[in-house]
Amino acid sequence: MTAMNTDTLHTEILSLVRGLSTDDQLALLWLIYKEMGSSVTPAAPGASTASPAVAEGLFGQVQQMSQDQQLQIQRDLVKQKNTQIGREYGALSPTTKLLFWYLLAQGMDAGSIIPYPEDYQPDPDVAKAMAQITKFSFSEQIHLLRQIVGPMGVDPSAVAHDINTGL
Ligand code: 45D
Repeated sequence: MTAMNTDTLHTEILSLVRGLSTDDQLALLWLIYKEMGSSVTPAAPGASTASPAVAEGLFGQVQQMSQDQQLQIQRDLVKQKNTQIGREYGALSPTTKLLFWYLLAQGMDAGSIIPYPEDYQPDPDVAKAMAQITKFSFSEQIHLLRQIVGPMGVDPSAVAHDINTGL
């Protein structure tokens, strides 16, 4: 490979990722979790900018919903739809957003969140993105993940009041 810095690589993968359909973005996140899951250990308390109580509070709301609603919420987050959960999510720090997705993935493993369908066939671009991402170091993967999940949901301070939904 020619000299290409991490940021350039990330820009390429980010545009690949953002070009994926909503469902394929969810599929990609799931595959990344499966790949790195065991190497993620929640950092020592106070050692990071994650707010576990906040992530757990939001996760708890989603966990109580039906499986259809759980999927809808996740699709809406990817689509940056202006919903109550989307705004709560948008107010989180990037690391807390990552923790929230991590909790969702663990919920999928534990059976409290709608599972990834065994027979789902993602677009080949998902495998293409995975092939790149698995070559990254752990910290590069986290950096990339923050960029993927950062813009999801809506920033409550940046989106105008919606008269129809009251949000
Ligand atoms: O029917 O500093 C489809 C912390 C198809 C600690 C579907 C950390 C149709 C502090 C859409 C596929 C741990 C936070 C269905 C750091 C269909 C700290 C469903 C690191 C049902 C650095 C698809 C955290 C679904 C890290 C439901 C690295 C897909 C966290 C759902 C990484 C996918 C988290 C989900 C990752 C994926 C989470 C929920 C990679 C989550 C991935």
